[in-house]
Formats: sequence, C-alpha cells, structure tokens
Amino acid sequence: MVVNKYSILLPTYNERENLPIIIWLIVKYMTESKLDFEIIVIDDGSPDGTIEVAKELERIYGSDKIVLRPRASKLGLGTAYIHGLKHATGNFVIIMDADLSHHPKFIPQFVELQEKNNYDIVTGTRYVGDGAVFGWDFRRKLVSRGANFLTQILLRPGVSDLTGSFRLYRKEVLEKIVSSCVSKGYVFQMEMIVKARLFNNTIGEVPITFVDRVYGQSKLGGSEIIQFAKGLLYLFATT
Ligand SMILES: Nc1nc2c(ncn2[C@@H]2O[C@H](COP(=O)(O)OP(=O)(O)OP(=O)(O)O)[C@@H](O)[C@H]2O)c(=O)[nH]1
Ligand SMILES: *[C@@H]1O[C@H](CO)[C@@H](O)[C@H](O)[C@H]1NC(C)=O
Ligand SMILES: [Mg+2]
Repeated sequence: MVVNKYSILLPTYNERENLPIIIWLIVKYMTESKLDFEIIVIDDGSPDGTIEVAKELERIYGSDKIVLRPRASKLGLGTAYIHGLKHATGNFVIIMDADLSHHPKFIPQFVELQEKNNYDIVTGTRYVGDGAVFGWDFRRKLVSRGANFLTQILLRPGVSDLTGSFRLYRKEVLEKIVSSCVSKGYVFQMEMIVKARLFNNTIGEVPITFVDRVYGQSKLGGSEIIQFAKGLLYLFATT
C-alpha cells in the first residue's frame, strides 16, 4: 500500500500574526486525521518579520514538519507556488492562504473525496452547498461572483469556484499545470483550473466557508479588477 504524503504550500507576505495560528490548526487537523504532511512556508522577505516567527515555529514543530523556503523579495504568488513545489516531497500538494481565510479543518474532507473518487484535483468551493463567504463587503462579493460568472460563460470550466485557491493536487498534475500557466495575479487561480480541464484532469469539489482576513491589509483595488478582466479575455482568446 502506498502511504500518501501531503505537502502544504503556505506563501506568506506580512502574516506574522496569522502564521502561528494557521500552522497550529494545520498540525492539529493533519495529526487528528493521521495524515503524513509537511508545511512549506514561502516567505517573500516580509517587512513585518514573518520569517522570524516562522523560524520559531520550525523550532517548535521540527524541521521535518515546517520547511522554510524563503525568497529575498516579493516576487508574487505564482512563482511562490513554483518555488515551493520544487521542494515538496509529498505525492500530493495542498495550496492555501496563510491569512486564515482557508480553514485547515477542510483538508481531511479534500483528502477523503480525493481517495473516494481517485481525483487529480479537489478544489474548495464557496458557491455550492454549504459553501459561503464571510466578511466581504458587497462590492467584493460582486466582483468575485461576477468574475466567476463571466468565466463560467466564457470558458465553461465545469467548476463552480474558479478564483479560490484552496485546493489539493496530485503533485505531478500540479507541476504540469503550473509550468503551462502564464497569468499573474488573480487570474492565475482561474487559469490553473482552465488548464486542468484542457489536460482532462478529474476535479472534485468540497464546499468551504471562506472568511475574510482579520489581521493585515486587504489590497483588492480597481487595478486588480482591470487586470483580472484583461487576463480573463486573454484566456478566452487562447484556449
Ligand atoms: N510568498 C508570497 N506570498 C504572498 C504574496 N502575495 C500574497 N501572498 C500570500 O498569499 C496568500 C494570499 O494572499 P492575500 O493577500 O490574502 O490575497 P487575497 O486573499 O486575495 O486578498 P486579501 O486577503 O483581501 O488581502 C496569503 O497567505 C499572503 O500572505 C507574494 O508576493 N509572495
Ligand atoms: C481530452 O479529452 C478530449 C475528449 O475526449 C480529447 O479530444 C483530448 O485530446 C484530450 N486531451 C488530452 C490532453 O488528453
Ligand atoms: Mg486573503
């Protein structure tokens, strides 16, 4: 029998308040479910000193569980995933945000669904069943819903939540997807699912509740929305 190992990629930028809590929760739920795992923290030189907190956590939980793979400066989420993936030793990879928007209690549900149907990918969805978003204002909900709606119409990906990033991947599947993606910013998550569909990967969905960050600054502005629209049109034109 093959024993699965899960590499959890945790990109951080100014998450010193959130990191100890998210890591404590991940360790708790993975241990309770008897799942083998490692947490790869990719910090991009956060000015708030996230890396100091990460080093302390590495001492507490051990360097086999907390793997630090920092970079010198803020190079963006897409390349942070690629960087983390290079160091992943598991046969499955989980991507999640470090700002407590994604609750680790859903990971065992992702794993269970993957095992049951032998999926290549399991994605969290805020838009099906018990899934939900908390803490966003009307404008942000509208942007997220609108982006999903537009994408559903233009690209027909067959997945209900395209802009979310809380997902489980078979490692070789993620490697193939990531190396084929060209988008930056918010479009990146969406392109990953579109590419997965092109490669005929099988995808399962688990309803998740998404909670807006409590600590730290949110940065969705007009320019992100325009970037998103441009990226979406690009994907539409090229796939
Ligand atoms: N390593 C790295 N991590 C990043 C970078 N940008 C964001 N992150 C992290 O990626 C995750 C998602 O980023 P967020 O800033 O929460 O993005 P968001 O959820 O769309 O927006 P808000 O939560 O509203 O700010 C968080 O864990 C961030 O700390 C980056 O350039 N490099
Ligand atoms: C995906 O499936 C479709 C329909 O069965 C097929 O035409 C296509 O070649 C497949 N693509 C890949 C990359 O395997
Ligand atoms: Mg966030």
